[in-house]
Amino acid sequence: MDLKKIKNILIIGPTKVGKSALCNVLSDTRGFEENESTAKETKNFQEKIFEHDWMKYHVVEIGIKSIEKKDLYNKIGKVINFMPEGLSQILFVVNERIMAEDIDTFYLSKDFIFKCGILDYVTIVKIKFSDFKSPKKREEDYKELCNENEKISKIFKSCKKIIYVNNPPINIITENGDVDKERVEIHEKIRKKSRIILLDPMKERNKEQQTKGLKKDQQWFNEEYNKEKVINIDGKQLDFGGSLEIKGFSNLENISLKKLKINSLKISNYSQLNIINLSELSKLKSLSVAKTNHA
Ligand SMILES: Nc1nc2c(ncn2[C@@H]2O[C@H](COP(=O)(O)OP(=O)(O)OP(=O)(O)O)[C@@H](O)[C@H]2O)c(=O)[nH]1
Ligand SMILES: [Mg+2]
Repeated sequence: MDLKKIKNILIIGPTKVGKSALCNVLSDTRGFEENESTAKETKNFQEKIFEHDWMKYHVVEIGIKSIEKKDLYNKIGKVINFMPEGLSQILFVVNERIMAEDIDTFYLSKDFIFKCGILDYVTIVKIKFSDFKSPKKREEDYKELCNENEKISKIFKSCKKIIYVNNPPINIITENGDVDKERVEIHEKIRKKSRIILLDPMKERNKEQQTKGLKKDQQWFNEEYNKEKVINIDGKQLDFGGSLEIKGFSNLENISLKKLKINSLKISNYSQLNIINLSELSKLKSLSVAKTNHA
């Protein structure tokens, strides 16, 4: 079993819209090459794995230089082939001007990915939105976009969520060729805020999925270990969605659990168990050990 499933995130959007900047914000790096308008566009793809709040993410930017169907399908197909864990989410990037071409790109990628049967989650990220912290401005913008044209309105309504952020450039050079430290610092702060806005909903979604997966994880644990004499888990990457129950493991003599992210642990109905070793269970709030059944 894959203990810490990686969350694959695809970043799709028109050329030069701001995909690399978004990837840098998400992964908190400068690893994705951000292009000025005169520079050449990103070919194929760029990627990065990063961790945030106990989760592991793999963010991939797909460079789309034309809206030619085959090109787009090939690229998305290739990327997906490298993701045995499946795709967790697509972020479709738009800026202040949504063109007919963008709409086509959106529909092409969405249709293709839906047909592959691997995803039900597309989020639109509207970047370069300096008022991103104002709910009123976001709402106004949303209404305006929906009223602008029927196709755009359909896209916006078909997506589960629209996220507004601003990821201003951090490679700013003054007229004398020096780095404009003051502006870079301000922009970095804005990017940090954007990062939270982007990652928080993912965290929520991960939690939802974990709750759903909780039963499965407990079941996996039971199947994997219920005949064992010795259980030794050092698993900061294991997640049982908060609680673990070890019940009726009749062969168990020695158990050692280290670095598990559980807040509740129940051990019961054992007959041989005489060594229990718990260490670095920093989230543990409730522990109960009973040779017979719990009340
Ligand atoms: N102010 C502002 N500038 C941005 C934002 N996002 C991107 N930019 C700038 O827009 C330019 C293009 O951004 P990129 O991230 O390189 O765009 P891209 O979509 O990756 O471009 P290609 O890979 O070439 O298709 C860069 O100069 C970025 O710094 C944003 O949210 N706000
Ligand atoms: Mg790019």
